[in-house]
Amino acid sequence: AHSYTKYNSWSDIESWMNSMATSNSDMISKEVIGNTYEGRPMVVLKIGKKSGSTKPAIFMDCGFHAREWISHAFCQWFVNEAVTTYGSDSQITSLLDKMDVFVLPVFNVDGYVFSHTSNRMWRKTRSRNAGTSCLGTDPNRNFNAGWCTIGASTNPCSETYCGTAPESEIESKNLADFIRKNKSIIKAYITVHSYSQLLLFPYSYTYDLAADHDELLEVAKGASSALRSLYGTVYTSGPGAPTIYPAAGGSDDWAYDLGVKYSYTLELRDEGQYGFLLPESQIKPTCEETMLAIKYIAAHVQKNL
Ligand code: 0X9
Ligand code: ZN
Ligand code: ZN
Repeated sequence: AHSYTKYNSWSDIESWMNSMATSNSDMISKEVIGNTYEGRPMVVLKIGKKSGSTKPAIFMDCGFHAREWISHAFCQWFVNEAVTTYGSDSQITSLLDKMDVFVLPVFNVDGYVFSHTSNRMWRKTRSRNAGTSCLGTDPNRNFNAGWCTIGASTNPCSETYCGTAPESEIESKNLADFIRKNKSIIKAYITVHSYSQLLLFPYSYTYDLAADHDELLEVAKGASSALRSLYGTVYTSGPGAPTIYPAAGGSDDWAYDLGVKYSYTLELRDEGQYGFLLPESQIKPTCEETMLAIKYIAAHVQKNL
């Protein structure tokens, strides 16, 4: 059964998405943006007060990397917080009145299933590669942003394999197609990973500063201090390349170069004590503090529409 304080299986998440959409039909609509390599649906939940006209939107995804289970948990938490605090929390109410939030709770569905059934530490997708028995591509090396020039591997057996071309993975292509199609309304792109407690923004494929560096840094620092205010969890903010490592082909850099100014990667708890195996007892505090960062970013985006 589904629980917000557990790491849910894909099948529990799938039923949960259906029931969230049907029981909150005034606030949530469900769209399948395509299927994964193994044929599972990539589901986006559009959350917002229904309006006659098209609203600007924020796009958030979780679960690029299979083993980063706190990420998947956060997207589920966010959807629930949004619908249950709409009308009582002034920030959420204003956000969902003026904007829609597209949430993709599980991007790499095949990898997530594999991390539950066979290998808890799986990272990549599960696609076949020519000439080897090694499976999968790193989806966060598979976007068209300095693709495979740095911090990525051309070896299919590597954990950071960039694939045969940008968007060679169907999952990357489905996401990129959706964002391109909704480019005129998407004002922010947030991709949730773990772990290391970082709030990153472009660029990661180069050490050059983004044109919007100063504003992106200010917003990241504000979001990090909002997050820290709850339990004292310390986050570091900065451009990806100098803050974590240079790595090309990420969805954050791709979205930014497409024109989505507020493009952020969150690396949630912890700093390595448990790493990807973050205990379920930390889901609630992690999600609660992360909500404050997301709400801070969303408020800034909303203010600058
Ligand atoms: O390496 C990654 O893809 C991310 N770290 S993780 O440990 N979750 O794998 C960081 C992504 C930062 N952004 C880009 N490299 N574009
Ligand atoms: Zn990751
Ligand atoms: Zn600003």
